[in-house]
Amino acid sequence: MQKRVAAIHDISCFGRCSLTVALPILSAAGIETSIIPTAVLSTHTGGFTGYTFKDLTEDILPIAEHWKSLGLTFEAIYTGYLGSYSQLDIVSHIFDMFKEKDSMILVDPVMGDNGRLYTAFDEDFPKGMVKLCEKADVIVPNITEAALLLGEDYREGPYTTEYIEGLFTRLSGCGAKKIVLTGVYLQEGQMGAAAYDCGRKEVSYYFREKIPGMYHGTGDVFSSVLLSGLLNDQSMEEALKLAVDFTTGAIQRTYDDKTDNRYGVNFEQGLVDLARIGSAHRNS
Ligand code: PXL
Repeated sequence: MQKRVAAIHDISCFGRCSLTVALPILSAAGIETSIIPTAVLSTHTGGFTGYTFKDLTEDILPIAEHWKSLGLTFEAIYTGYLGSYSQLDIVSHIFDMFKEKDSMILVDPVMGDNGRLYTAFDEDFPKGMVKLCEKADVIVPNITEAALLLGEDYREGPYTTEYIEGLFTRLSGCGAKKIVLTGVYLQEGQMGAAAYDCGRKEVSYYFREKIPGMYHGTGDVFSSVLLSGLLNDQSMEEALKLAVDFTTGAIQRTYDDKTDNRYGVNFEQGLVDLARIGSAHRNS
């Protein structure tokens, strides 16, 4: 049976992030993707000024209730950028409405990067995000978001395994079953991610060579590919590698093209390979 995901993120009309990334990636990986847009913005908020912002808080629950009345079920619920504090409670309620024994809740606690909270959020937002993470099977914070969830100061890399594994231990107190940290590097010139199974207390790392520069939307690309891998029956280690390799490929093409880094990354030209890998795994 084909798997179905409910993806709850904003639509940034320009700038390749959130739903304009999640939908094509999950679809290419062979997964049916239903969406609940949390807000519509003319662009994302990272580096652009003057963007429009249409809040869709009032539409979120009615969409979910309609789906429920149709008897729809989902193998995964995947959340990313949420438009306001009150959306956290609504999304938490949607988890309760659709959670099944075998379904997966993946929360990407999108809140900030490079040590800073995104401009659209106030200081209380991370506390609300902690509560949403409690209900997740998998959370995918970057190092900034991990520090915000824990109420700790942000630290610059390179990181030590002691620091990364300390973050995992402290984050496991949030209640999620698995944690994937992005933006992890143990030495200069390296970039990757680390995964932690809170039950087994097992850590795995995967790195590639760092490509110079800063790129928007890479967290959304990473989480969407990670979820694709997990839903296509990959192990966490395989999905971690798939997501790091796919994201690195997208960054490399963007770097080669010298594209404005606010425009997001060229993930589109990696989709054919992603579709092939997904199909091979499902049929194995
Ligand atoms: O990629 C994360 C993201 C998603 N949605 C919006 C954003 C950002 C990051 O800046 O502004 C609206």
